[in-house]
Amino acid sequence: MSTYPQFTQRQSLILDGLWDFAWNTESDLNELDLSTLHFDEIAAVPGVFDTGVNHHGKRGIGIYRLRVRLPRNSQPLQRLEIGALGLRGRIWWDNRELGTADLPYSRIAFDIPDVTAGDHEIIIAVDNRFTKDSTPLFPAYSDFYAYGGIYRSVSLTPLPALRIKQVEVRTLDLAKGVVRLSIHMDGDVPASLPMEIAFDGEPSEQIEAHVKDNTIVLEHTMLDSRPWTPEAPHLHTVRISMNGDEIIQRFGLRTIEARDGSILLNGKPLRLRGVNKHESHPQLGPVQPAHILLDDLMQIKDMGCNFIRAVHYPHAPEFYDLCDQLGLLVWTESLAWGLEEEQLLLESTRAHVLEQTVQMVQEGINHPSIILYGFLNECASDKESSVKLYTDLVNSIRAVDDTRLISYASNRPDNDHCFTLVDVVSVNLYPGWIYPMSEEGTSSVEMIEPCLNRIAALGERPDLAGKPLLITEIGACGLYGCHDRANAQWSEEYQAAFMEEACRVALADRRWSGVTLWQFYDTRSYVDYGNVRCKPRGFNCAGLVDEYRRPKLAYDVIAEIFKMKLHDHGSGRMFYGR
Ligand code: ADA
Repeated sequence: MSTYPQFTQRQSLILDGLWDFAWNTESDLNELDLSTLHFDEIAAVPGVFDTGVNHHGKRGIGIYRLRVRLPRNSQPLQRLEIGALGLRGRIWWDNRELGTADLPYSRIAFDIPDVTAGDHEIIIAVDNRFTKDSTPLFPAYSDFYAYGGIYRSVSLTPLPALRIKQVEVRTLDLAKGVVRLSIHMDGDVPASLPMEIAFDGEPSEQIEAHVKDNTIVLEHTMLDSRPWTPEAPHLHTVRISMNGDEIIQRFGLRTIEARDGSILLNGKPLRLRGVNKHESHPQLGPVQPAHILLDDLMQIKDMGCNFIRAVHYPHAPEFYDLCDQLGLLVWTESLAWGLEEEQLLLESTRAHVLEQTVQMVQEGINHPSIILYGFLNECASDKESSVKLYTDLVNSIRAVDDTRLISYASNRPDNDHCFTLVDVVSVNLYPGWIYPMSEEGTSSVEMIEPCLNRIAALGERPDLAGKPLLITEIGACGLYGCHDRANAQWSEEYQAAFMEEACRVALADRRWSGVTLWQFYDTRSYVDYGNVRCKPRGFNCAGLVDEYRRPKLAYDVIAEIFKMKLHDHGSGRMFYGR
């Protein structure tokens, strides 16, 4: 569960724990008949059914059932919220279907009216089978395992008749600490209403707020206007109370912009030193207990990183909360991996990616850690026919939040048609490892510098002038425990040498705003589709640590580079030194 926002007057029932479970492989999800099911198993929520003994690696429908009893005087309007599930689902309350969940890794909420005290039954059916139309963003060949189950917490929350939906806090003037609050209301919203506002635990102020289009807009100058930075991630809170509802929202004061080829945080250029991070664990799949999440982020900080690209879907809310607290800068992105032209043109792809991206942006709005919004990883950005979707995504993001930077990771920089649409030009590069392949007599490590130099020339294109360049992926695999004195590919030595050279070259060249290594830990991948020969053990083994977070050789090598100070001796090149 996320730390913020807190709705202090709403007593949520957290429904996590052990649910009844039934398994079905015969039915189509849309035709599932609840009356024929036998709930003869038990399943954990959150949890995935395809890492456990009964259905390991299986595809089908897992049906979860829970009975809840609501006390007398409970509110008639209740919100059932599922943090995320995958790949898709149908949800019932007392045998009445509430709706479907079509976006893996996104929050789903249903407001249920006229709920009475007493016994109720919740059923969540989750299908992890791939179908082109229903799971267009998650094809079977995606290089991360498509787990089946309920990935995040489930809760039931009573809603007041007049309620706060969300508070957006935007920095208007960083130096003076001026913020704008947009308080979005829901339910029986009057034209004006009395409310109380308090910042950072200061005494509260009473106001009569005027509501326009269900929103109240206010400006405020903070007493303490310390900005949020990775070095000093200073956070503030605002508490807004009204009759029947109260929200406490956390936020940070900071600005982010792209100018003259640099990414500027609070007006100062950033050099991003980062890793790509999935949500994955051999037993838990995408479920992220706070313990694992915190340990992961502490390890990432220990390596000297200031940046995480959260791939390839929206991550759990706790992740962004923690990054706010720990001072880690974040690229958040919606689901899609390597979709080619034909898939991008499907109406279902378009609808799903737009919906998930907009939801991700709305939910990310108060996190100072989020500096970049991304989408469509390594998709067909080299096709003229894709320009419309990329344009629509950029416009939809800007309509909700025009204060962050927008980008996407391209693996076709030589012929990309969409770079002009976004704020930051981002590229995934695997010289000699995936693409471009090494030429005869050249090792992959030797290919890194010429490849990065060639791609950095993108910055000289007049139509891309002033746009920062970012390496969103670079790396190579190393099998944990595999050693070779000749640095054979797949050995830890090879991987360490590759990653060291990539960081050395990227950080020494000011044309790059940063480098994001692929990837933080080894992650379960497809096991029987596509090119399985590059997925030993069914894993993507490019992690700096393995799937149990045990450091490989590259870990210390990178930590040393990432922790070094970079000096500019006026030459435009950067040099390492302590
Ligand atoms: C791509 C992709 C990553 C991963 C990587 C690899 O760049 O974006 O998700 O699959 O390749 O290791 O092959």
